[in-house]
Amino acid sequence: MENNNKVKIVGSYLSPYVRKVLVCMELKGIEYEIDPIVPFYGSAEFGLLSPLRRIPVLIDGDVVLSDSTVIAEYLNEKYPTPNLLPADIASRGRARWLEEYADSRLGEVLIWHLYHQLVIRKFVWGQEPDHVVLNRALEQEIPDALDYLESQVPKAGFLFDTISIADIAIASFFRNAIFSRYKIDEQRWPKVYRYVADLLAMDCFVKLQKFEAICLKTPILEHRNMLKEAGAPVSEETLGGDKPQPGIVAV
Ligand SMILES: N[C@@H](CCC(=O)N[C@@H](CS)C(=O)NCC(=O)O)C(=O)O
Repeated sequence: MENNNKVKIVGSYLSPYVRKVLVCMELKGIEYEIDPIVPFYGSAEFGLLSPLRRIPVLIDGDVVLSDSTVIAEYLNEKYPTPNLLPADIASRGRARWLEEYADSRLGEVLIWHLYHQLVIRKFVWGQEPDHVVLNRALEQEIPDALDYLESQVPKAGFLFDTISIADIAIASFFRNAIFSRYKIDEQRWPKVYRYVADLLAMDCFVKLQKFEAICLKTPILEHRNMLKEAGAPVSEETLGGDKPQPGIVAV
């Protein structure tokens, strides 16, 4: 075990769920280390800490947690400033719903039906995209999600008075849409276009971009070394393996 007091996050810079947690830590000024393992590349030890074999995992001393929402709530309680949940109860409920909508529906369409088809299938499994899944996402599912978000997001600023976990979650998924070369149509969804662009231009997201770019262009097994060279806070030890294995949760 490593002997330092920093919070450790296990998971790749390319995962929207990991990004959600890293942005929370950037905003709160929490020092952390990252073990940037790609999903499906976890070792046997990783499987013991993350029973669903998913990233992110947080390790904070003896505390080991899975799931980005659980981790973000833990961090928000342990490091309460700035508070990433709105103060009043109704807004807090709505923030939690929109975070959940991002994690579940945007996760399904922007990650599994878009990014997974175009990026993961090729680079992890050496497979072509499933064009039926991809076309349904492009023609129906993503437009439906954008219609819903257009009815929710404001013309200016954040969803609530200050940035919340809902803003962070929604923007985190659209970053992967950019990796998949998807562009939000500004004419059709002007509010979402502005909202996502403004969030992704914040320092807490921009700081991560150079590490994301390295992961996008580097073979998976070289991520750690290349990231270290670029100054990422990479941990000494890793829970990564050298071969991918299929996930255990059906999507
Ligand atoms: N509900 C989880 C979802 C995490 C998740 O699906 N992570 C993906 C990476 S983006 C993963 O680990 N996939 C591997 C798998 O499904 O086996 C969270 O919020 O953390």
